[in-house]
Amino acid sequence: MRIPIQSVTPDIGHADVCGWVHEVRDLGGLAFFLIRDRTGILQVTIPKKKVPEAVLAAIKRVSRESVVRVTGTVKVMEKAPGGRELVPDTFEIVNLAETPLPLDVSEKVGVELDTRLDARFLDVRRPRVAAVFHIRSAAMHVMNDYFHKKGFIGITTPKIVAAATEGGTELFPIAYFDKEAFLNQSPQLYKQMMMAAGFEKVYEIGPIFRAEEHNTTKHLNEATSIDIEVSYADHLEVMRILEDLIVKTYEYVNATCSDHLANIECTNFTVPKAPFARLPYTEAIEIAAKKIAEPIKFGDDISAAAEHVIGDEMGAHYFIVDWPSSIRPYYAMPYEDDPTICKAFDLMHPRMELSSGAQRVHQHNLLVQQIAKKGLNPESFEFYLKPFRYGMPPHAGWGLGADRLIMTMLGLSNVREAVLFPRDMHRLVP
Ligand code: AMO
Repeated sequence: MRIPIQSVTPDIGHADVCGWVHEVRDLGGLAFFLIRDRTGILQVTIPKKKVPEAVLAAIKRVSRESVVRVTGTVKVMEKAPGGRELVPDTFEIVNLAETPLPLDVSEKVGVELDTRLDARFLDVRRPRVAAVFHIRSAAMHVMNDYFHKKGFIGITTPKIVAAATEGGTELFPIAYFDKEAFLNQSPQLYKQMMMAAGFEKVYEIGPIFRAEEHNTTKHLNEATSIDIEVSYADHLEVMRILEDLIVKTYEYVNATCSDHLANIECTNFTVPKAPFARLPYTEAIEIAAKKIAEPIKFGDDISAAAEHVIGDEMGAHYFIVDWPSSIRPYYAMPYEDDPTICKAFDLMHPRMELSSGAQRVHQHNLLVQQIAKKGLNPESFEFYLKPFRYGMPPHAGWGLGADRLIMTMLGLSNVREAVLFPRDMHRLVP
């Protein structure tokens, strides 16, 4: 019976393994094959005079990255990976790989990210690359677990929608029978509607679509968002949930993924400490003004350059709070005593924004006013506005970019490295 390579130990006597041909070295009378599966690497040593003819025929024909099944005797071999080797009595080529390979899986040759993404199935065979996705899976697991333990209800909202959530310019129109339709930018309106439906605490982990023409290392056109919405909570309460979730996710990855972290050579992995600093928007732009030629005026967005200056000064995760109402969406609650600022926040990693959130406007009339003030037509939001007329509790929430979370956690230089099959302006396949 086939066993995983990590279970092949010198004391088991005989083993049956399947995997890819990772490396081949032929020294004449002796040949060495490294066989790799998801769990590790095994050296197969072939003394040519001592193994069956069929084994010799197979090793002559086999190419790198072919799938093979090998059975044989396990022996102690100090110099081999894992301190053991296998001397085969059978060597079956299960599926022969074509040559040349589109990508060198054994990582001897540096490869451009584009080439890697074109042959992602091969790229991800590399333990160092696979490690990113093992860690992403662990992070997603612990976040789901966190929400369930805290009594959140997991929801799934439509990705084909009739209206913009976050603003009109970043929408992908799609052909939907005879109607105008779009890919959803955020579950925002639906998670809020679920507050009127009485669910009180909801979360969703799912795709969001942004038609922004940004060709940067941190923008995707299809991203994964982790969203929550909580009734009877204000912005301060959901910020505490957010920082707690971030810390718990780092702690879990730290405790359960040490091998994968070592594989990525992630040297700057540190579990952040809560509470994160709360930096008012006006102070953030003052910090930026010290180092940036063109100062940011109240009501301007914080540019990427300013984000870096502020991030360097803060040096750890932090929140930017008390944003000008003019640059936040209509659903953000203005302060009662100064409506020029609102109860919105961004969670920042020193390198970039990770999450946005706010206490929401729950009063129907105020919401209609705010939609109109943004130059939008309240009539096209009727499906969203209706629940606000029939008993909408006060509520707050946020959306956290999963891809950026993994990118910043692992110190990856491009968000595409944290996504299996990224979608950007130039990439629609694979
Ligand atoms: P926002 O538009 O700020 O807020 O998005 C929330 C978070 O999602 C991630 N994100 C992206 N990641 C990669 N590429 C993109 N193009 C991209 N766009 C967004 C970011 C960002 O911080 N409805 C609100 C959230 C809320 O208030 O609950 C929203 O969507 O990490």
